[in-house]
Amino acid sequence: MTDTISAAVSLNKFEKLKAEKDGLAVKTELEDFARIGWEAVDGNDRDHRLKWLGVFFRPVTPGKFMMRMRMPNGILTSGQMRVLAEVLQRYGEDGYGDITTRQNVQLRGVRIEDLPDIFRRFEEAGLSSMQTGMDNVRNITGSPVAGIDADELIDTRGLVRKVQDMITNNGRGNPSFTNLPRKFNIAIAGCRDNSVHAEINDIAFIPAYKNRTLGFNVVVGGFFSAKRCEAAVPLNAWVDARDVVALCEAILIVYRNHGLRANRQKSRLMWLIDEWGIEKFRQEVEQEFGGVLQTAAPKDEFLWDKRDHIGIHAQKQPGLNYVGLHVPVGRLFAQDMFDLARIADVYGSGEIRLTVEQNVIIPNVPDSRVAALTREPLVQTRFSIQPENLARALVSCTGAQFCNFALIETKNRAVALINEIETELQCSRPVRIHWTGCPNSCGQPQVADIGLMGTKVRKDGKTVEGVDLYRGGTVGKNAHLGTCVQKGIPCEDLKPILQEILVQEFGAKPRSRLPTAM
Ligand code: SRM
Ligand code: SF4
Repeated sequence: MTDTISAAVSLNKFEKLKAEKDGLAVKTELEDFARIGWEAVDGNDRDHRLKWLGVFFRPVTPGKFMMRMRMPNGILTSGQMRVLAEVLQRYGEDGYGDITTRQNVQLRGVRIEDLPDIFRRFEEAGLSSMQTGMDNVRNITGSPVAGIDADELIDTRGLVRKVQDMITNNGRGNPSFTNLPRKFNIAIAGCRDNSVHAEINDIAFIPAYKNRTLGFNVVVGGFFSAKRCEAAVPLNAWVDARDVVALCEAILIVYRNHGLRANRQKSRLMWLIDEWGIEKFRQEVEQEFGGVLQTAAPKDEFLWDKRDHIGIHAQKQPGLNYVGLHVPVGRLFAQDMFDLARIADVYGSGEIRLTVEQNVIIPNVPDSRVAALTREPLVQTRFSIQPENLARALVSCTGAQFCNFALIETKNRAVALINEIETELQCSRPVRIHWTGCPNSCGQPQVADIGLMGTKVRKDGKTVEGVDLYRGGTVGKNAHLGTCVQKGIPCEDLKPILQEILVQEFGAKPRSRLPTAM
């Protein structure tokens, strides 16, 4: 493999770094790093290779690292949530947990001297942060209500787990897939509402019937980057669930061995598909797969609008419910995490789920326990089951508080602005507003009704924080990427612009003119 890679490219900085030493190698050096402290660790190990273990040096908060977990299908147990909370608890005000746009959790404030202990605790708890940064496969997403949705087609939980285990060698780290040309995203949908945003993944599996057998149509190459954003294209392949792991492996091997590596802006899977054409790409995948792929089923089963899963919903298991809690822009404090773990144990089955909208679901709540759950102080005061319609669909990336790519502050600003607008306007339906701090698009403004991408703007002779406005993103069936319609709006001028869009296009009404309740 290495021969194929090095022969094919003139090495850029990151290819050189990987060729010198595999990212996973730092796993055996953690005790040493912990002993010498973050300032003494080799710069490449600290700033880059540690990301192979899910440990991110943050130039914005030097010495306080971020840890990105794996949450296959967005599912964790109350015990695992407690372990994450206990890790954060040591860091006091520095310790946050963020639910990410890939159904995952990131921890903040982590000190390098604690890493050996943290990894020991993760292993005991069955948690993994392996291969979550740099040129690795990110958290694999699936329907957040897999196995409990009355209308689901395929329960994706086991499949997502198997794909993750294949890629990470059961969480221990797998050198076969630690030197991809670039990051890689996989989603497996088993639902009718495209809850995973299939179209923005490098590989996505979409439920489809072929000859009355339920399996998946496969789309490939979806991605966002600062320079280019593309929706995934059909591979013209249908697979049985039993072949999902093998097909992921085959595609990853083709990408690893042949993906473009010279220019990191042109290294995502779609660039290889462009260069080869989808037919050749498919043939190469078949060769690795070791058999002929069936052609795609004529239609898929994404038939519904996207659901947000907030509120109380009957499960397919009679007498049980899942309760979706709204977590404003996904931000959790250690105490919230302890509370969620307790709530999951007391009212549910000890399971907690996460959504790509950065919210939480407590599944398996018996009918008789739902009312008590909704009276919990956490639900009453922080994580509502009936949020206002604008706050309800608000998503935000990390932004300038912790991310050095950020051009603007996002999370706190997003919440403050939406709360302010919501005191003046009432919207009768959710409007998906996504904030992202820079063109990397982690907050996915292209899938939003209203997308806001951070930028710098000149105003009154000064450089100020601003946004480019995206519109037209649709989700669910016939999902379609939105595009930039207005550039360079200073953040301080954004409120009236948003209000006008909300009134004109989403039917929002000024609260002062709403009839008062009698
Ligand atoms: Fe992202 C880089 C945060 C989802 C596209 N992303 C980063 C880094 C690691 C940059 C850095 O080192 O500071 C950010 C870490 C900031 C921090 O401290 O939190 C970061 N990305 C995030 C998260 C946490 C945003 C969030 O608040 O939810 C999401 C973590 C997901 C996870 O659990 O793994 C996150 N990032 C995404 C998505 C959305 C998705 O996957 O659906 C995208 C667009 C989809 C895609 O990748 O095709 C995305 N992130 C990027 C890119 C652009 C990739 C490219 O091909 O150019 C970068 C920059 C890079 O990789 O060079 C990036
Ligand atoms: Fe950071 Fe930019 Fe991603 Fe936001 S979009 S998390 S600012 S890299």
